Amino acid sequence: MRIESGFDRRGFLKRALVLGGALLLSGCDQLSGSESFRRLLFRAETLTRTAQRALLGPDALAHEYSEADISPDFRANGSTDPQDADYLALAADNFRNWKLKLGGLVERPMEWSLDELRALPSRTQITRHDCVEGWSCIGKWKGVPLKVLLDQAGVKPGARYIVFYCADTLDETLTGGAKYYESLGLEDANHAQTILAYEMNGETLPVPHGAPLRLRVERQLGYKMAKYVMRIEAVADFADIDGGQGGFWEDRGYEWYAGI
Ligand SMILES: Nc1nc2c(c(=O)[nH]1)N[C@H]1C(S)=C(S)[C@@H](COP(=O)(O)O)O[C@H]1N2
Ligand SMILES: [Mo]
Repeated sequence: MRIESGFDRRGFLKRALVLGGALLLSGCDQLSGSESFRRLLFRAETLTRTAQRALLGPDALAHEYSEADISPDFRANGSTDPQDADYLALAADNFRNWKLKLGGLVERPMEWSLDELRALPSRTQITRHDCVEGWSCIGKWKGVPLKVLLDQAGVKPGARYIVFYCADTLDETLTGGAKYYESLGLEDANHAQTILAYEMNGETLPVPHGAPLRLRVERQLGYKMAKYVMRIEAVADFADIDGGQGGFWEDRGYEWYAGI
């Protein structure tokens, strides 16, 4: 993403992303590239959409697209081929021995195999993924609403956040070997479009996009959408987890609430 120095990159991106459905994106587009896109940013629509979101509150749905809008080539980003030994062992037999664990501040700690997750109620949605780096892609996701899992386990009253622990370690030189993790507040965790997806564009979720299970939280930026999810925990506070900021990139300076 190329923006002249002095330009507020984060502010620009935020304004860019609130445009939502105003742009017809056929592939994975570079949002910041074109002059016409920049002009669009300052149209009244931007304000309307921001205001709408504020008025509609926490249950408002992110825009959903049609089959025709699906990006022919959905970009994969961050970890795309984890080499962690535990992950490779699970991937070797198609995640037959993988189980999603849900614990922490819940009445009943739970575990589900992939088949058990597939047997639960599901939701399918075609949505736009916006990466903080300035690209977007539209994809179709099918998975189990996180709320279904949280309700089965029974979140205790003291819990305020849901934390997702992933299998992958990002580039050691950059990160000192930390594994990816993320967290959501309860409102976003229980949102209708917050799902743990096991299918993408009608097929089993592929490894580059987070197999066997990845989070979709459609009103926030891409880095919130943990891929390679192994374990979920309900917590009162994330101050004691890794860098204490609630996520891998949050520990490295990104905002915890990445609303769009
Ligand atoms: N476990 C894990 N989850 C992750 C990442 C990652 O590196 N590891 N990258 C994040 C970022 S920055 C983005 S934009 C999306 C990319 O999802 P995709 O590969 O399906 O495009 O995953 C997010 N979730
Ligand atoms: Mo991203």
